Amino acid sequence: MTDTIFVLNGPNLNLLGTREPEIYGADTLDDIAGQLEDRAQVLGLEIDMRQSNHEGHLVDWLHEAQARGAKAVILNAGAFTHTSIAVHDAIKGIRTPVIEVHLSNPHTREEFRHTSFVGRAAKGTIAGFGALSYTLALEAAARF
Ligand code: CA2
Repeated sequence: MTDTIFVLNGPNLNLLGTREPEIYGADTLDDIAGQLEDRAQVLGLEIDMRQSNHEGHLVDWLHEAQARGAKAVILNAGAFTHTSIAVHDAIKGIRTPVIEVHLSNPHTREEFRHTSFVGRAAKGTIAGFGALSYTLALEAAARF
């Protein structure tokens, strides 16, 4: 059976490619999904990519990743990264390894982005490489 990687995206990431390209790049979330699909095919993996603006969906999907036996989760929790104890607890509550990703590097931005509740629970973090952050996370997940 082919291993599946869940790729979960949080609030406002559906707007990618429409505004602030200097921060987040010009790629849309669909473009990133295509890049991941291409790389996943080479690596012999399946991608299950989702986006929601609702915190509880991310919590439910983290639980689902474990229930379905996903190999890993790549998680860009958007602004919930900096606020959500519920997402932190969901990551802690599953055994599936979670890789935190960000397009931008939050540490070079506003002070309120310097805390990551996701990063405190995740196996590791890749940030600051634009859309490539996702592909780098997939490369790491493939080696688990
Ligand atoms: O750099 C990242 O990937 C972030 O997770 C993106 C979040 C931000 O709150 C985090 O601090 C860092 C924001 C995603 C919003 O994306 C937009 C894209 C285009 C237009 C408006 C928002």
